[in-house]
Amino acid sequence: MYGKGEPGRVAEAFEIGDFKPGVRAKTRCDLMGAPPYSEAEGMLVRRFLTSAHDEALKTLAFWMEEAGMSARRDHAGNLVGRYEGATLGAPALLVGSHIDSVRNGGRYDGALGVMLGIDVVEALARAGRRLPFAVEVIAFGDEEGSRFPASMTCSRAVAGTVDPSVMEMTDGDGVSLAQAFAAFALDPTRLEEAARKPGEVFAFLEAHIEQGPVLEAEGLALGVVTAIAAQKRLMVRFAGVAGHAGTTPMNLRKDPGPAAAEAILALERICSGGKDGLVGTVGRITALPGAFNVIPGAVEYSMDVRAEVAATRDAAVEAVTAEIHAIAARRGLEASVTLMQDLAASPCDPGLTALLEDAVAATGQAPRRLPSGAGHDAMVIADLCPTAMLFIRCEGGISHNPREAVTEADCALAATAMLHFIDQLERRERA
Ligand code: HGY
Ligand code: MN
Ligand code: MN
Repeated sequence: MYGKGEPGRVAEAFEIGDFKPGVRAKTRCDLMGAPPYSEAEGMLVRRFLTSAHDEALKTLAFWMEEAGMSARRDHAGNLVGRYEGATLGAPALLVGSHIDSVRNGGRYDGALGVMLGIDVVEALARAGRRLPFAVEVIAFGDEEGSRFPASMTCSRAVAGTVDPSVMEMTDGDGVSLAQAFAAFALDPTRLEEAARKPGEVFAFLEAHIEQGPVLEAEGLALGVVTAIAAQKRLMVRFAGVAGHAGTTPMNLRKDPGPAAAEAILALERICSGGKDGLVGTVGRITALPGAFNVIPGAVEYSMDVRAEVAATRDAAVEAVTAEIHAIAARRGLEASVTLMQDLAASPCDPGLTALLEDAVAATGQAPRRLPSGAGHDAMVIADLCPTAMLFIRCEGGISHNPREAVTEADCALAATAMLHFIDQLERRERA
């Protein structure tokens, strides 16, 4: 049913009633693409600590318990399900991804990794299997940073690397993270208690859509991630003099608008044709005060710069920052570039990646290794334990877009590969 997989136990896991691991995971992602699991009708937007997030955690907790897990919310707003091993309290394989979304995002980015984790545990439970380790499924509350400026807050808390000053961050409505925690019945002073103790978790497996075109172009359903690109998030601000759009002659303006335009083109030029997968993106631009007939006093915009090699990323940031200041000097403006987040490149664990490659091969597909230009919780959890990432083909490589799409067959193959991976881990633990 799922590829030419080896006749091992995983085949049994799938012949349990009409339960098709992976297929159900996709269906559940589709269900969660609309209210109450989205903040808005007609699009998916599920930001950290909103009612849509709360509704998602309630339903996920029910599904986790139905699958044979105990479910709990941790002090960082994550949901963690635990399927005990043969001995109570055994170290856990952590499986999961994020449950938040970008605004008007796709239904599978993050959520599919959570739903696949639940399906895989239910396949184990229905087969009556107890492993030499526990399996925990986690739904990270904030990976996208779609509500607050910094992202990965929840996986940082689990990894024990979160800076408690994040509580001072405010969202677009001026609500601080601390206030959002309190409104979510979380104690902002206990964020760091979400950190897992050394040894509690021995490995992390994240299944995620590729969000790129490689697998589809090569006719492959699954890929094995070698490393996750380094990324920096920065805010740029050009400041000039607000003025009347009708009475101020062009040569007497201190207009930050055209300056920002020049600087954004400079980012495109610096990143185009760069090496190591260098990319630069301006996703949000704001002219202030933001009126038709007012020359803006300031223009602020976001910059997201990534590369598989941190030095390549940093050289690009340095070059564009120099151009920003040169543009400002030439135009008699003020300019600032503020670093909001710095995520180092994160190699996946070679040993786990080899096991995952064998697991993909056991589904009958030639394994394909590839880097990830997208950031993932795995790059942060790498500070806690070894990580492995499984990529799933997505149509046209489209993501962060409601047109994001996957097939049931690919999701079923992903669940199969994850179960094969668990079989490999079990064999390794019992060896
Ligand atoms: O931005 C990213 O790469 C991820 O989707 N959060
Ligand atoms: Mn995303
Ligand atoms: Mn994601």
